[in-house]
Amino acid sequence: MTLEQTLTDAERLADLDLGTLQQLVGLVEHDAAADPFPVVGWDAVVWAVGNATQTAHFFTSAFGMRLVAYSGPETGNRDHHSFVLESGAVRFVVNGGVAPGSAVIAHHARHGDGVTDIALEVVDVDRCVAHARAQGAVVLEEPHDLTDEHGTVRRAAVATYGETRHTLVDRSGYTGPYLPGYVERTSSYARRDGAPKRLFQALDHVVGNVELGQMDQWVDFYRRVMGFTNMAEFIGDDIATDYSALMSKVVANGNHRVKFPLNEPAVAARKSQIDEYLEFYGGPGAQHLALATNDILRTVDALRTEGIEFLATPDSYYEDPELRQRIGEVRVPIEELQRRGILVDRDEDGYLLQIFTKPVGDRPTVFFELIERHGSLGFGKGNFKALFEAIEREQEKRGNF
Ligand code: TYF
Ligand code: FE
Repeated sequence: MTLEQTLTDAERLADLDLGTLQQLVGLVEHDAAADPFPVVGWDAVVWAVGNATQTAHFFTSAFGMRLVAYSGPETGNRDHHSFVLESGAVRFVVNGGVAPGSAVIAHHARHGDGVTDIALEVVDVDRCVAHARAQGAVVLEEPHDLTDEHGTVRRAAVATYGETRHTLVDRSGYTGPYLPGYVERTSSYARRDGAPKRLFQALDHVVGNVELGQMDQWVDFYRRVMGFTNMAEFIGDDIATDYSALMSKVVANGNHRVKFPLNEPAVAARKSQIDEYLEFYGGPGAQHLALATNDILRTVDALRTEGIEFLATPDSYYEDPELRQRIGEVRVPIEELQRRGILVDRDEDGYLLQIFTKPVGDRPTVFFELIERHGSLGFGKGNFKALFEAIEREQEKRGNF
């Protein structure tokens, strides 16, 4: 296998190689030489939350992430707290306002806990920004250097849906724990004996919810601006009104390291789950983050022990003889999946196991998916019906229909 692109900084630090990543997130062969906007991979997912001190603790204690860096009043940042957490190659940056006038506080007031920035590692920040601008992207931050004793990081930022941004990062000249201005920091939280350490290894995809009628514009944005291409999986209006009340298309970079499904609400008899998101988030934003694991049973058991709640899958899903026919042999008995509510889907390339948490904040907005891929490059198309019914049961409990 000659996967053309190199590893991101975070992947290297996590001791992941391209073969392991290919299994985890479904990479495909791609020659990046002709890419107009060559993306190496994910750099970080940046959150604005109401209480970063406690959210960082939650990601450490419940999600098994490791605190690696910090910036805040003690380090000269009087505006907000910022905690950098890692699990494998997944890097979260959790920001919470300190100064009453902080933009983080204003963001949180508008949106609740949410993702402000899906940062991408790129080879050449200036070239990417020039291409993005030529394609009509809004440049929020011009390319600039950040420097400290560990070296230099070059960054810029472009706008995407809602108030979300993509910071573009070249950290090839940098050896510090995250960015200039951050100090190395570990958590004093001591895991219980026997608690598993790394519950997920990589980020598989980040889904965006956009307004009615805007999905195709955003698909086109990623095509023009980043040179992404459409993946086969989509939810069209043929099935939208039957059970999902949403439409969805997926774009990905050349080797599929970065995948962005984009949802818009469909007009249906009931209020779409996407409308519920848009109403409570206050506009478009990141809906779910799919975390790749190579042992979803262990991950789900560990997360449940820590109090994470998952969507329930009815027994009828597993008892359907058509399911057993459709999925064939998988690595664990179906009873093990049923006990945990894990969904399974198979396509021409292989199969995948997946499960979804309930929203993790106070608003019915952002949630997580855990995914274990075995060859499948899809998103669980065969599970959409069962999944959307489960989401809608929760929506009904909240009274939003
Ligand atoms: O990312 C995906 O496409 C799957 C399915 O609102 C999905 O995880 C799609 C839309 C949605 C929730 C899950
Ligand atoms: Fe997903």
